[in-house]
Amino acid sequence: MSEAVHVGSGKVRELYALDDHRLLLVASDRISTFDVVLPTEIPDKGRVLTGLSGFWFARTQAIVPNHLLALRPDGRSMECRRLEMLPIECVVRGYLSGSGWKDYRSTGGVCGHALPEGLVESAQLPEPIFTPATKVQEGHDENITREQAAGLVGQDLFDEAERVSLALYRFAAEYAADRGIVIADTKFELGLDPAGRLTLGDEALTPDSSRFWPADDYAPGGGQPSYDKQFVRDFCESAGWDKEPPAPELPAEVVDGTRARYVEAFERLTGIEFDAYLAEPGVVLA
Ligand code: PZK
Repeated sequence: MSEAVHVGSGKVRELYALDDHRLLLVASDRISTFDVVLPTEIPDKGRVLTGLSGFWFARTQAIVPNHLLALRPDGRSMECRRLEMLPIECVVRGYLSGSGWKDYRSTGGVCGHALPEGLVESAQLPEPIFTPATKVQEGHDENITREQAAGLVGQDLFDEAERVSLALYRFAAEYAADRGIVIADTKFELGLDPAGRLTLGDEALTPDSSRFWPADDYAPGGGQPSYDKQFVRDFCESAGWDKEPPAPELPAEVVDGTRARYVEAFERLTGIEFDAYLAEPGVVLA
């Protein structure tokens, strides 16, 4: 008889230990915006994120091995190999947004990468850049320099993490661009397996770990709409919410529209009907 022991919570996910070597990562239907978890869930959001992670894990094994052992029949739970996680977030940016844009405006660069002058908000960068961050328990991860990151993990692991992160981002961004989705940036969590091999963990290349923008609406020179959360943000703004908890309940039309966007992202990227995933989650791994 085995019992899953709860070992951690994220804002919208839960982590359980299955045994000494395996974890269960469960994606809930909770959604956050402006750093606050909303009181209203988006049905199937956790299944969309889990299915997308599984899809990318299956297609990037040749770039780097990953922690996925199995998708559970519920579609929202991944059995994973337990890793020794690196103490850095491996962020890759292909476009200038969020903290990257803020850093560029104040310093002309991002995390020690010199960048051309005159870039506008949301501009595509000449090349994707690796911009590591430290993990912060509560609150925002903080960008660190390449030297600081190398100090935390060692130069060889840093070089390997950078190489693997850039290769993953390039692969996914090109794949998504062909399907109408800009992956502006993304965050990977890497770890070492028991044999010391660098391994991709966590969820990967989902709209919660990345900025997804609709390619049709892409217009550099300002902020871009979010592929998945724009209805939620627009509603929260129009409701006059001050962005301090508690957040407002979402009306049914915002929930339905947002669910449809998640499902659309899943179907565009995977080419698989979401109903087929619900019936048999393993279809994303084929
Ligand atoms: C691990 N997190 C993040 C925290 C969550 C997720 N394969 C792994 N081995 C060891 N540790 C982790 C993983 C993974 N993935 C992931 N923290 C540790 C996290 C809280 C809730 F759902």
